[in-house]
Amino acid sequence: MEIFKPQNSIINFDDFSLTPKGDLIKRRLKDMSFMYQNQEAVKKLIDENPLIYEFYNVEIPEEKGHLQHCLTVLYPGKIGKEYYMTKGHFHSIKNTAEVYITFSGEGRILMQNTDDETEILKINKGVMSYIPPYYAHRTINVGKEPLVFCGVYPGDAGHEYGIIEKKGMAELIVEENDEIKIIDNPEYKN
Ligand code: S6P
Ligand code: ZN
Repeated sequence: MEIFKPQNSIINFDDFSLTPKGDLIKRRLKDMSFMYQNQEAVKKLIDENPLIYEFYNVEIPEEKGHLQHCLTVLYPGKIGKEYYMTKGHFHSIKNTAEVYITFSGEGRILMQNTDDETEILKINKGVMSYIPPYYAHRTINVGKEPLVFCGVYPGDAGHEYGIIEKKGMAELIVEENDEIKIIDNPEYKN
């Protein structure tokens, strides 16, 4: 393992930016339009191409022994009745876990294991969440403020997006009659 010096990353709690920025990834509607169920609603918003979320990855070697850590800012909004969400992924090394610590907003972590079993955790400021090995995870902002959380996971875990891109997730989190509802995904391909 290469020699690596201790370092700080500073979260600005006014605008939830990170310094140094590291690798900042922004995902707009066009980057994940196929993941929303209501394609009519997607069409209406696609030219505007809203920013759904951004995440700052602190630059750490992708090696066993290190810990990756990142800050995600998931904005409030909906596509049809589906709340803004992250793409969701398994870790490439599936038996690697992750811890999320939430700083602001109100959300859900939707998890699905390799047997297609779903688990959902509620998150808001001050909640520290454990995502066990073998669970794909997607975050959903069900509130009116940005949902901001930090994730910490093994250096060599990697990200596998293809399975969720192809299959989707078995459950959707939507707003119906001003309520947050969990519904079966009618298009889920298991
Ligand atoms: C990384 C961790 C998060 C997500 C981020 C964006 O393992 O779970 O930092 O990368 O929230 O989500 P996604 O699904 O686009 O990577
Ligand atoms: Zn992850």
